[in-house]
Formats: sequence, C-alpha cells, structure tokens
Amino acid sequence: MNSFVSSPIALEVMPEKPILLTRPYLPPLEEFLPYLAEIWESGRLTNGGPFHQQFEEQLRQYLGVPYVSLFANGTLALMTALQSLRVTGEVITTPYTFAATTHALLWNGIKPVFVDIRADTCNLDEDLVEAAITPRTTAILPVHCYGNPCASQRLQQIADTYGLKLIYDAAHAFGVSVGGQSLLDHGDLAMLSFHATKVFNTFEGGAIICHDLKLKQRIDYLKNFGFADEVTVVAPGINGKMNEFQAALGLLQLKHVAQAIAARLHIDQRYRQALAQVAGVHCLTISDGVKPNAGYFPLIIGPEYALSRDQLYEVFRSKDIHVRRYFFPLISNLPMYRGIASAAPANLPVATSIANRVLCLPIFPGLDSGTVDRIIEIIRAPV
Ligand code: T4K
Repeated sequence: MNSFVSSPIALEVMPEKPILLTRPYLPPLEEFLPYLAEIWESGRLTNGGPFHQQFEEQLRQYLGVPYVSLFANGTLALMTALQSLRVTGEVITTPYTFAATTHALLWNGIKPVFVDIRADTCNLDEDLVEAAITPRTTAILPVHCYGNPCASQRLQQIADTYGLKLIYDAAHAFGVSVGGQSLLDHGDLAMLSFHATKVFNTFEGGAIICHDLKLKQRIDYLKNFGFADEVTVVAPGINGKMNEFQAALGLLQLKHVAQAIAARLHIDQRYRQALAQVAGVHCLTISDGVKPNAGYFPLIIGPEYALSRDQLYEVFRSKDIHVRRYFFPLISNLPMYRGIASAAPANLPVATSIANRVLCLPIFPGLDSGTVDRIIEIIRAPV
C-alpha cells in the first residue's frame, strides 16, 4: 500500500480524528519485516552491528558529507558534539529553538549566551555575535531553524577570527543544501535529529557530521562510554549508541525520504500560494539556491490580521487541528535560563516578537489536499 494515500473507506467509517501537526512517515510495514527477521536471526541488537555500519555509510553517501556518527537521539548527539570538542565556558546561541539546544549546554556545565535572531530566517543574527564574545567564549551554537540556512560563511569568519568552535544544531536540516552543498557540511560539527516528528525518522535517532577521521573516532569512543577497545577507556563517555532496529529503519527510510520530502514541498507550495494574499499573514521566504525540506510551515501573524496568534491558535484547537507555537515560549524565558543577563527580553526583541506571533501549520506526507484547503480556509475566514 502506498503510505502517502489515506484510504477513503477508512475516512468514511472512522469518526473524524484530530489533525496533528505532523504524522511520522512510516514506510510500508511489509518492507520492514525482512530487516526485523534478520535482527531476530542474528541476535545482534546494538553496539555497532551490521545495520548500524550499513546505515552510517549509506547516510554519509546520501548526505554527501565526509563522516557520520549515528546516535540514539539528537540530544545525546549534541551533548557529545560539545564534549568531543572540549567546549567549556560560554557558548553563543539562539533563544529561538527547542529546549534541547541549550539543555545540551547546561548538561556540559556551559553557560549559554543568548543573541537575538533575524526576522527573515529566525536564525541567530550574525551581525550581533561579535558583540557577545567574551574571554570565556569558546564556541558558537547556531540552529538552522525550520531548516532555513544560517549565514554560515559569516559565522565561520567570526569563529576563525576569534578562535571559536562552530557547532550547528541542524536537527531540522536533513537534506537541505545551499548552492548544491549540504548544510551539514558547515562548521566544525553538525548535529541531526531523526525523531519521529522530523523529515527523516528512525523513531528516535540522531547523528553528528564531522570532517576529520580522528574527530569521528573520538566521537565514536564518547558515545560508547569512552571505550577504545575492550580494556582501554579514553574518556568518561556516555551511552549514545543507535541500536539495530533504528539503523535498519534508517536504511529503509533512506529509500523513501526523497518522495516524502517531495510530498511535503507540494503542501508547502500550496500553503504559500494560497496565503500570499492574506493580509497580516507572513510566510518565511526560501532564499535563492536553497533546496529546502519543508519540515515545518511557520506563519508569522502581523497586526493587520483579524486575530492575534493565540486567538487563531484557539480557533484551530476548537476544530481539533493541532497547530503548534514553535518556538514559544522562548528558551531564554524558562526558569533555568531567565537569570542569565543575555536572556533579558530587552536583549532579544526580534525573538520575543516572533515567539509571540508564530504558528506552525500541519505539514507531513499524507496530509490530504482537502484538509490543506480546510486549514487555508480557516486562516482566510477564521470563524
Ligand atoms: N534541536 C532542535 C532544534 C530540535 O527541534 C530538537 C527536537 C532537538 C534539538 C533534539 O532532537 P531529539 O533529541 O528530539 O532527536 C518535538 C520532538 O520531540 C522534538 O524532537 C523536536 N525537536 C521538537 C521540535 O518537537 P514536542 O514535545 O513538541 O512533540 P509532540 O510529542 O508534542 O509531537 C508533535 C506533533 O507530532 C503532535 O501533533 C503529535 C505528533 N506526533 C508525535 C510523535 C512523537 C505523532 O503523530 N507521532 C509521534 O510519535 O517535541
């Protein structure tokens, strides 16, 4: 059965279900069964088994990057990325992200220093980074928010000038390229998430992309308790390993991901065209040369619109359509961060404004055009 097509019979007999923000893409079950049979047969469940090795290599080729290290999830990948480069002190980052970005800093005993974002991309404003550097700064941690590319060249220049590491949270950026080059190729390291809600999923999962074999080796030791061999432990590592189930699913998902992204892009285009004429509703533009993945569809609600963002959110919820306010509240307003001087809302006016006006619409392969039309109609005439 083609997983992108929902059965009309099922729709007729089932009570209407909520429309979720996303529905994880799953390949046809029968295609996965032979992989499961192989795992059951071999008894090899984890610790760098055959599927892990194959997936790591095939993913590397698919993404066109030098080295990949697989992880159990994106958060562990990010925590390990920071450890692998021995990042300490202060790290400059964005407040407009998922909590995992800055939590990974706190778990490493690192202080986040928040810098405001740009309104056009929702990414760290590269022009404000230099002013936030102190003698304790060791790295910059930008996020390619919604898969929108950061100003990578400028950020690399700043990192090189001040001798800082540059680590990208690329959780949203699977398959995104600029001028034919993968976004994952930027910086010292880039971290990916394969969580259920992402463009590419292995239920849970993640990866670090790097450019040098020695560093990959260190990352691989760190994700396996620091073991270099049976008797040598080179660092206080963690258990970040991806298991064989996840890796087998990843191998299969690679065969489907281009089609899944194409389905997302189709919905993205439909929303963009239909909402272009609605006063007070702004879609983020995709810059020239960018190959996007349509992982999210954020709208920024302006004062010219009939309702506030939260009123529109409530209209959707009343109709059982689960739009989300990614990213609200700002990370910098959470109790564990708001005492930091750079977390003050006055320091973050753009992020504060966008967090109060953003609404992400449902987007996933299999979201039928009738529902997309219904969502558009609600925005056009929100009653
Ligand atoms: N950095 C960034 C920038 C990130 O966005 C994330 C994760 C990370 C780092 C960390 O990577 P991981 O450690 O997660 O690999 C979700 C995800 O849990 C999280 O992975 C993601 N970002 C974040 C943006 O979204 P929630 O708590 O908002 O998800 P939840 O459970 O409310 O689900 C969202 C929608 O998806 C709902 O409409 C229900 C639907 N859904 C969800 C799941 C889990 C399904 O239909 N099936 C499912 O299995 O965090």
